[in-house]
Amino acid sequence: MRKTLVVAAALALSASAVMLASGARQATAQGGGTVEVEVKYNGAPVVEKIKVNKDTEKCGTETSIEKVVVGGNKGLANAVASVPGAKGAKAVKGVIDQHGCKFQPHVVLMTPGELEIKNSDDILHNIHTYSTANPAINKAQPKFKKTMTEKFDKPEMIKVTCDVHSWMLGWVAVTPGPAAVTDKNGAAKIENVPAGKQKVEVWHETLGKQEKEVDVKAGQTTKVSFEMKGK
Ligand SMILES: [Cu+2]
Repeated sequence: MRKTLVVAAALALSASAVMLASGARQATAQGGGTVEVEVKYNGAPVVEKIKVNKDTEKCGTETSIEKVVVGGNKGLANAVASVPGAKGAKAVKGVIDQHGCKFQPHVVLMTPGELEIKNSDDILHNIHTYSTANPAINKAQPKFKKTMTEKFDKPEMIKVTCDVHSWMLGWVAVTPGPAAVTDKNGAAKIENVPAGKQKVEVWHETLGKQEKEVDVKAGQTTKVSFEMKGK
């Protein structure tokens, strides 16, 4: 009788231990922290205005190449903030659209895997990537080909142009960890960052790269600021 009780108690104990352990595991998987990144740039914006004389019914007669976009309060737009060393990032499929003869968004984020390339312009475009870690692509995308899919398996910042419209410029940021792109005020929010010391990296297409270490706490927001320097 006593023996049965002991066994039952031991069983109950081990069951609760298992429950505790799985609860803890769940907390680590979902209970990362948030990193709010602010990126400033003290220099002048670089936005080239271009006259267009091709496919003007879709592209307009004037466009711009946005190399350095600086918004309110010196915030730097289109910078990629990421935590490259963080394990277990949620898979993000990249989607880029050629719309109004521009790549939209200017910087698209994805984890290694597939990029969906859309053509919503009803004219011929061309996808030309400049990559080294991934195979380079140079493919026409005729107007009837509304979507194409390409694979980028290696982390890399990939420049994308269109050989039909010389001004078209975009970037595909293939990042292994969680990431976000700064908005017009230079702000980006990286979610689901595992707790602990993490390296936050900021990259901008013309201003280069910087990194800082932050201490991420589960369920909390950590703030970090960067100031990019002109070249
Ligand atoms: Cu084009």
